[in-house]
Amino acid sequence: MKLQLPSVKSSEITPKSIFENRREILKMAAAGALGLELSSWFAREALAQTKLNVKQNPAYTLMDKQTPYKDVISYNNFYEFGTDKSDPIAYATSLVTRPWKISVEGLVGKPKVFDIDDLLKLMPLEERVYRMRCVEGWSMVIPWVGYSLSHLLKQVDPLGSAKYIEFTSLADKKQMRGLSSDVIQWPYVEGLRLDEANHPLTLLTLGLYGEALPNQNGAPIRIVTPWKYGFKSAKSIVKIKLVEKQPTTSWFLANPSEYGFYSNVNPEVDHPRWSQASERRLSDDKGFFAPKIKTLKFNGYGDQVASLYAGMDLKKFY
Ligand SMILES: Nc1nc2c(c(=O)[nH]1)N[C@H]1C(S)=C(S)[C@@H](COP(=O)(O)O)O[C@H]1N2
Ligand SMILES: [Mo]
Repeated sequence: MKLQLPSVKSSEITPKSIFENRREILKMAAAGALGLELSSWFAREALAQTKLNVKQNPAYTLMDKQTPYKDVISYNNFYEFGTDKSDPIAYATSLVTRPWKISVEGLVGKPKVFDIDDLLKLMPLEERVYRMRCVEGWSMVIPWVGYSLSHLLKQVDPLGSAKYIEFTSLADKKQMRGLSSDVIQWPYVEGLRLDEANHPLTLLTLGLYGEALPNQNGAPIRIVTPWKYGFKSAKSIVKIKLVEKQPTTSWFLANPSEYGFYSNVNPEVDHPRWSQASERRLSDDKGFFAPKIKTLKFNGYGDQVASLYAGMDLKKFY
């Protein structure tokens, strides 16, 4: 269906009328009526989140065509809201993102509970365009907003005994209808080695396309590790814990042979059900008719991250 533009003169478009139309459109989106046709300028404006004050980081730009906003926000994996790609945009409207606290704890000298609005001010916000690769075979190019996770970790004085980091997503049945299913163990837990977490590429992510994260993309705060498969990028995080032993992640518990702890993008190591040699890049309106392209080792970030795995057998540590 096509969106019907309201018949108002431009002089009558007030902040209030925009707000009310935004609510209407969000309701329609929640009812699934908009489908993938969120293409008009009006829908884009009406769905807009809080604008963030962002500066592009020239070290992280890409020649790759960016995935259109409407696809970034409507084709998602966020099992807390259902397992279909169209569930998150429809049902994540129930997620309440204020107030929001993130506890950073475990093997640290100064554990601290951060308020999301303080984290938005902790460091200047950067725009970084990253390639994202889902283990299911699709990929996107997304202008994320945030800063390196290492800046946050510095605040809590990690102890020498900390070797890994564990991210825990919100699990609240009242807000997340997907929790009634036990596809994976809740809360969603992911993890990284501490040196991976401290790598400058690892982004504490607060927004995309210059605005606060839409709920379906993991508002108000998530991780993004672009050289790993998408499921390592935990959404809607409430706890970050530094630990000594490798965390047991939700995906590993669900299927240890399919979801290794490292999960570095690697075209030479296939997932038991999906080849990882190529991917369908969702970067224009062709969507799933887009031609397949070759998947790059470490998703193209090998120059930056390969040294983290020197001497490791990446088939064994998949
Ligand atoms: N809490 C939580 N985080 C999650 C997921 C999830 O289901 N729950 N899905 C993961 C998967 S499989 C992918 S591909 C990415 C998708 O992120 P995007 O929807 O912002 O593109 O989120 C990851 N983070
Ligand atoms: Mo994924």
